[in-house]
Amino acid sequence: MNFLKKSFAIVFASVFSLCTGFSVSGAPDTDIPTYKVVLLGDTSVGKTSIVNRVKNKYFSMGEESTVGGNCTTQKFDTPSGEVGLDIWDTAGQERYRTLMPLYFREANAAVLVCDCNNSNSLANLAYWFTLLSECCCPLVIAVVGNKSDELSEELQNDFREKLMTWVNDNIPEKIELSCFITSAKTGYGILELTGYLAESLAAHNSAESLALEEKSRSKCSC
Ligand SMILES: Nc1nc2c(ncn2[C@@H]2O[C@H](COP(=O)(O)OP(=O)(O)OP(=O)(O)O)[C@@H](O)[C@H]2O)c(=O)[nH]1
Ligand SMILES: [Mg+2]
Repeated sequence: MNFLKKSFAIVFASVFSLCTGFSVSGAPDTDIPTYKVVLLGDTSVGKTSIVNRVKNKYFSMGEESTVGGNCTTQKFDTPSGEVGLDIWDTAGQERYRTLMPLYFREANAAVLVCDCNNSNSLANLAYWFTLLSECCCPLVIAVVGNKSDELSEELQNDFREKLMTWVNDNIPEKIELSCFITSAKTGYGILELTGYLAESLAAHNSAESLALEEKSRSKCSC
C-alpha cells in the first residue's frame, strides 16, 4: 500500500513538472539555448545509471527501477557555444507505458538505450522508436548499447555491428543519428555520448540563427 502511495506521489510530481514546464532539478537558464533530451528503452538497461554517471559521476549496482520519469538539467560547452540539456530519464517498466507519451512530447533529442548483453532489449528498441515517433520529431538520436564492461573487446565490436544493422533496418536515413557503446559502471563512452548530443543540438541552434539572420537581411534593402 505504501509502495502504491509513493509511486503515485512520484508520478504525480513528475507529470506536474511536465505540464507546468517547471524543471525538477535546477532552474532553467534563460540565457542559453536549452533542449529536451529523453532516454528510453526497456527496464534495467541502465538509463538511470547513465544519467547518474553524467550528472554525479556516480554508479550504484543496486539502482532502483524508475517510477514515471525524472528531469535533470546540465550545461555543456561546445564549439558552437554553451547549451543546456534537460535530460528526462523515463521508466522502462511495462506498467508506466501509457504515461510515456507525456514524457516524450516535444523532445529535441532521444537516447534509445539497450543492454549489450540482452538482444531482446535491442529488438525492443523498434517498439520504443515507434512510440517516440508518435509523440515528437527529434532532431538528433543516439542509439546506445550499455553495460559494455560485461563484454570482451571482441564481443563489444560484434555488438556495435548489431547496433548499426538495427539502425539501418529501423531508422529513416534523414534523421541525424549516432551509435555508442557505453558503460555507466566505468564511464566508458559517456563523454562521447553527451558531447555528441550537446554539439549536434548546438549546431542545429547556430544553423537556425544563421538562417533567421539571412532571412531578415534579405528582407532589408541595404
Ligand atoms: N555492469 C553494469 N551494470 C549496470 C550498468 N548500468 C546499469 N547497471 C545495472 O543494471 C541495473 C539496472 O540499471 P538502471 O539504471 O536502474 O536501469 P533503468 O534502465 O533505469 O531501469 P528502469 O528504471 O526500470 O527503466 C542496476 O542494477 C544497475 O546497477 C553498466 O554499465 N554496467
Ligand atoms: Mg531507471
